Amino acid sequence: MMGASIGGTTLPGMVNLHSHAFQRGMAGLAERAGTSDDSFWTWRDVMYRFLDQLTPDDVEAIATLAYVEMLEAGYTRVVEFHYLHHDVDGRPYANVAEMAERVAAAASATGIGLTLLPVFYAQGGFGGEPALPAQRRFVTTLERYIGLHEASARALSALPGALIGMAPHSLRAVTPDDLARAVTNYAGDGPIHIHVAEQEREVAECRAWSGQRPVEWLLDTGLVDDSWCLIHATHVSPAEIARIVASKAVVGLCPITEANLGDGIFPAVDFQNAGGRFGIGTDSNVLITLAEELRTVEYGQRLRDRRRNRLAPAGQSVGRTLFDTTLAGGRQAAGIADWPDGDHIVLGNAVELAGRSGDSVLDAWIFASGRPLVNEVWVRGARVVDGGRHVQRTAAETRFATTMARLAAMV
Ligand code: NGQ
Ligand code: ZN
Repeated sequence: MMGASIGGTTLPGMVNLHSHAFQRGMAGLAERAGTSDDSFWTWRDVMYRFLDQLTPDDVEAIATLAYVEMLEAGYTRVVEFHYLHHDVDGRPYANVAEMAERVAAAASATGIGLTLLPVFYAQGGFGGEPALPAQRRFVTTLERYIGLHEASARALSALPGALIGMAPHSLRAVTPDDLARAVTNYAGDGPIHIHVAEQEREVAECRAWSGQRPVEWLLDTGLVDDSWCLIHATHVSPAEIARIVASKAVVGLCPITEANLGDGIFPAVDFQNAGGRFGIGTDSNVLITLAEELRTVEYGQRLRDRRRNRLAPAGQSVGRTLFDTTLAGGRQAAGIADWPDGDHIVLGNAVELAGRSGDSVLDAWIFASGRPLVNEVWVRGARVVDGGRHVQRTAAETRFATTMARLAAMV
């Protein structure tokens, strides 16, 4: 769907298939070099220190601004990979779905469509390694997780268009038995997402534990089908690529975060040529911009290959191909493949788009503008972004700023 409308070009709203909303509050706070070799793992330490302090009010405030920014960027649905479940002392809140309710409140206040994935996290590392104290706010047993999942589903019952799914955090974080039991017995029809093969260290640890690479191990369980989304899947062999394609699962790329964390470059060209499905997510939310997220997928491939126009068939627009591909992948991963895509965005009449028509509008938006060009965003028939600004932005900013004045000093 793309048409000229008064004021610009109309496109379906994009799906953000992977977000940890609370991490928006630490954006830019982990960019200072440490004394040792900084890596994904030292970033994770900073992230754990940050989440240590967060109250339910903080999470709601941060998620609300993050969702305002997502809508302004052109995302009309977010798949929230939600794992901050417990109180600061590691005990469940009196209302076990307290934090899930805060995420739902942020979605409700902003209008963004929500697919909530309560996360199952049971151990600190492969082979039953005990959880770190810093992981106490999310580590739980399968039995307690099931209770949390049910309570989270109830917390969504009044939210229009909301869906529930399931997310075993990673192969590191669950036992093989619990993984199989959780998804076989409790996931229902909802989407199932998992972080996998993001970091080379994770690949090495998985091989030491099982003799297999992470994606290989996961596919050998026989559990993976088109309801699954493999988040990152950065480090995959040609054989693993072929098997992901055959499973019809979506790969969830998060290019800005993957660049920020130094994950590596997913073999998107080979995967796409083999018929693979992928979508995009903002993950750590260090920067929320749809155009740049899409551009970064393509630029990673160009930088590696030293070639141009990698992710489109001959003669086709890269911007158009990226947009359509990630929309279809995102909708599948969010559990809304069969829903009508009535939610839409309208690009403004910016000078960057002057004289462009058809697919070249998309190419100009994605590759040739550094400004947000989304002028209007409509969800469930309501205009929530007007003139590029979310109708609740002022209130969301005020609340976020109050929260951050306290939190930023503590990181
Ligand atoms: C997360 N983020 O759950 O927020 C993870 C870091 C982990 C990314 N993997 C924690 N990008 O993987 O252990
Ligand atoms: Zn993630």
